[in-house]
Amino acid sequence: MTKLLLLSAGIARMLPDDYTGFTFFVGTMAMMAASAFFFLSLSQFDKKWRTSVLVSGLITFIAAVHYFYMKEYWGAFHESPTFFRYVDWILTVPLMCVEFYLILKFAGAKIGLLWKMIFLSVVMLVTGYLGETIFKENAAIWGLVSGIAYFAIVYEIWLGSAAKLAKAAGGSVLESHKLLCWFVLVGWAIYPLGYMLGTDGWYTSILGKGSVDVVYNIADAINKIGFGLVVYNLAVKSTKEI
Ligand SMILES: *C/C=C(C)/C=C/C=C(C)/C=C/C1=C(C)CCCC1(C)C
Repeated sequence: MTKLLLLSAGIARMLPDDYTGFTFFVGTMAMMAASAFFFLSLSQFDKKWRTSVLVSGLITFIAAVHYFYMKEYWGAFHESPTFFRYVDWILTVPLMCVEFYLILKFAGAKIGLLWKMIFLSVVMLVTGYLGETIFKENAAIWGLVSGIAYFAIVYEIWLGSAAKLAKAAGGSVLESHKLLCWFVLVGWAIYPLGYMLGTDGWYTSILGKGSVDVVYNIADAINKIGFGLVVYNLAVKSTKEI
């Protein structure tokens, strides 16, 4: 009963100057709309690309469900839903690695590439979570470890074996791989910025404090929906080519 009251109070407290609440709300709707878009488009693609578009839809759908809960949590407590945030990421970021793998599979990518990327992304997220929650006083160190794992992912897709496979494949696969690489290099770099606004470290005197959630929410919309659209485009183009 108290929980319910808190929830309704939360909705009532969604005031016009609550930018965080606003981005949670819009995020929920955007992720839901994107999921419907990807799922409903599935039948128009060649079998070869259906799994990739399905994964795009799963990424935005998992996010939509988490955003629904994060929006409620924010409304009730006006506190960052850090736990739900990281549960969402630990499910969706490995799925983004799956997208890289699925695109490159036809160019001969081995399953080892997928496990390597998933491993790096789990290290990146677990250390980030520890820095934001349990070991807050050492946030800068945990953030650094997380950042190293992030750069290892960037290296793998831009210069490592994934890059070589994409080059060998050429055509629209190479084009799409490049676009996804840009999302990881620029789009994903928004997250450490959010982390630095929300934790204390050497950077605090330079950046000050800010709303982690607004930054994370904007980054999620760009990356999850953008990533999905790149894959969707590749599927559209490749289906036409056949
Ligand atoms: C859909 C969710 C995505 C694409 C989330 C990506 C998250 C990151 C790239 C997070 C990176 C972090 C660092 C590189 C250092 C500080 C800690 C993190 C976890 C925020």
